[in-house]
Formats: sequence, C-alpha cells, structure tokens
Amino acid sequence: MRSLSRRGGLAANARLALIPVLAVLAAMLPGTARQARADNPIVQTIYTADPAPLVHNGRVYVYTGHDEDGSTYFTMRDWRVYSTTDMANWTDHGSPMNLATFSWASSDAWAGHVIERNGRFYWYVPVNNRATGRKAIGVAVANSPTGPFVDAIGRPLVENGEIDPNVFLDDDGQAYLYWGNPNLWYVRLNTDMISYSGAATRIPLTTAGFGTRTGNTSRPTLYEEGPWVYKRNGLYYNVFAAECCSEFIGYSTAPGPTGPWTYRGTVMPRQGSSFTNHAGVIDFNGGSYFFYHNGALPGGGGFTRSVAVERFTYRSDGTIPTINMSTAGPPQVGTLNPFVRQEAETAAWSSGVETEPAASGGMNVGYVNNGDYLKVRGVAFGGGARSFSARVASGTTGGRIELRLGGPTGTLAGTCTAGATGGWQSWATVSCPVTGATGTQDLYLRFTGGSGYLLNVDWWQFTQ
Ligand code: FUB
Repeated sequence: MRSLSRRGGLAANARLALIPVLAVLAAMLPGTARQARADNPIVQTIYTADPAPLVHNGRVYVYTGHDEDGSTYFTMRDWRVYSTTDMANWTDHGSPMNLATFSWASSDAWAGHVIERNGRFYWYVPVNNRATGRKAIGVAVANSPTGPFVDAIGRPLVENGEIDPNVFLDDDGQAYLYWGNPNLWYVRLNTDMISYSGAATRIPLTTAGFGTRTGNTSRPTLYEEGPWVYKRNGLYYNVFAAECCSEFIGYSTAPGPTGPWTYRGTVMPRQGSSFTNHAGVIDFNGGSYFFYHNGALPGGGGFTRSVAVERFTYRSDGTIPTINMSTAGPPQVGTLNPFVRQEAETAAWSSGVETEPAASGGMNVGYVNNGDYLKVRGVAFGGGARSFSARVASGTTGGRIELRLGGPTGTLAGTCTAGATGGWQSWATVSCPVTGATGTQDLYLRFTGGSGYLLNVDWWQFTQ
C-alpha cells in the first residue's frame, strides 16, 4: 500500500452479491477528489470503515475495518485499531486481527465491535464462513485493547447469513449480541461472552419502531444494518444505518434492551460520498462523540471509505440532534505533551506517509518522501523547547525533519538531519536545537530531502 496521494480513483461498478442494489447505487456515487482540509477523516494512511469506539482507561480506542486500495467491492481482509486521549491526535496500533485469525473464514472482514469485560477484550466480527459460504459472526479475545486477538472458540458464534454484530452489556450484567441485515436479531450472551443462552430472537421491525421506508415493500422499515445499542439515563438507544442506498443514520429508543423500540428520527443525513454509513457512539471526558465513515479522502467512495468523528450534545430530553459531517472534527481535549516520548504514528493529520509495524514493536512512520508531513495538534511547549530528538532509520541516504509551527510551511523552529542508518529498521537517534517553540501550537514534522524514500521515524521527543 502506498500513500493516498498516489492512489487511483474509485471504479465503483462491481455488484454486491449480498445486497445487489448497493453496488448499483455505488456506481452513481463516485469518489470525490477533494482533499479533506482539517482533521477528519481521522486516518489518512489507509482507507478505514465501520468504526467501533471503545473507552478504556482514559483512552478512546476505535476499531475499524480496512478497505483495500482501489477496491470495487467491500474487499476487506483485516481490521485496524487507533486510539487517542485528546480526540485530535490518533495513534495507529496497526492490525491485531485479520481473516487468518479465523481459520474457518474465507473473506469479508466486515463491521465488528469490541467490548471489554473483566479485563478481557472481545471482538465480534462478521466474516464469510468457508464451509457454508454464508456470513457468520466470529468472536476473538485479547488481554489488551490492542491485541493480539485470537479466535475464542474456533468456529462461528452464530451463523444465519447476516452481518454487523454489536454487543451491549447492561447494568445487570446481562450482555446482548445484536446483528442483522436485512433482519435485526439479538441473543443473550453468557458471562463468558463467547457462548449464549436461548435462541436467536428476531426484533420485530415495525414502522413504529424503525420508521417507514418508501418504495421497498420487502423492507418496510428504515432499518438497514449496523445496529449500535447503548443505554443512557435509563433509556436504551439503537443507532443504525437506515434506508439503503445511500444510507443515512437513524435511531430508535426503548425502555429495555429488547424493546419495544420507537423510531426517533435522523442522526446523520445522507452525506459524504459513501453509499453506506456506520455509526458508533460514546461518551468520553464529558463529551459525547459520534463516529461514522464517508468517502472524503482522495480516491474515496463507497468501497474506499474513511472513519471520522464529531462531538455532539444530547438535547435535554435525551434526543439526539442532527449531526453533520465535518472536515474539522471535534475540538481537542487538553493538549499533547512534547516532553515525553511520542510515537511518530500519533498524529492529527498526515500527508503522503504510511505506517508499518516496527521491528522493535509498535508501529513506525515510513514511505516518507520529500514534502510529506505529520501534523500534531495542540502541542504544549509552555515556556519553550530547547532541543528535539527523534528515532530514525534510513535504508538510503536519509533526509531532514523540519519542525514547523502552525502549518506545514509555518515558522521553522529547528531542523534535524538524519543520514543513512544501514536499513529501514536500523534505528538511530538524531537531535537538533530548537528555537521559538513556546505556548501551545500545532507542530508539523515536515520531511525534506532528495528523491525516493528518505527515512522512517519511530518516535520523537523535545527537551525543555
Ligand atoms: O464494510 C462492509 C459493510 O458495509 C458493513 O458490514 C456494513 O455495515 C457496511 O458499512
């Protein structure tokens, strides 16, 4: 995979076997060439889809699917994890789970959901079952939110040809697995989270519960797919993708986890150059956040999607206001401390670069060309920084890291030069003096040098 700036556009003319009408409408919604201007979508190095946020220990993790470059179908082979403490700068944790995690799965690493219980993390995903050729729900488990995840049971947890699992853990300790397209199902999970009791039950899709769809008698309600069930102030919410295609996000509420549901209206209108959308809702640090996907990156569209996020405020009666897609994203929560080690793959925005697993663990930024940059939002330099260090590697002759403030060509606060290190995973630390970096500013690490790939960066840190 190479950087988005070098990606081809969308050729969205494939037919989707599961839901053929999606592909037809996809062809009518080509990807935009427009460059996102601010910090949405939150990932610029690859196409991501189907966000599932999780709050754990003061961090927001978002689990995503991964649309392959140039995809003309939902060609998805692995899942990704990103995290943040400030809703602005996101750390890339790579791919802790892929189709090979499930020996029985053949394809379609589609929309999943992660939930934590008793210190373990359970990732429910829809995949194609090789043996039956049908969609099934698998469950993987890990001891850390960033994995590694392993198949918990070695077979599908449930299988009825339907997709988009979502798990809700109620206050009384009962967990529910919801999923479905075209139906909406639930089953009661046991406390081990990898088995269930009772039969899968179909939630009645009534127009009172899920709104009225126009022009499709086989699917009379707005419910399409992607349920996201949660509880707030005693009220149960189900936020879902509605009325394909293109989809908008609607929601229903209920007095209990199994209903009866009442349709409440639109959360996010049809916007954003992707004929699907997929919602995830959390509260974090006093704010409420709505995750979704669109086709906003270059080459983006219905099969090359990108995850984005907005902050919102519930109305006083608990209803959800209409939320529009933005390129700015949410305001930053707090600031970023430059005087502790920061991973290079923590950024609010990147241009040109990619990420890859580092030999020493974690990820590094790589495939860096002249003019590429990383934006780190809201860096608190305070009284000033004196020097900058970075862990770098170069299999060629290296390059420079320009430290710029306020923009990729903003005030130059320092320049570090990195030479050859003998390999792309042969790491060395370079340092350089810094002037004029005071207060709280957006920091840009701008890479300059000759042609071809210049250097990799694992981490950086300023000294006071
Ligand atoms: O990403 C593949 C499928 O597209 C998901 O499972 C659906 O929710 C839709 O977003």
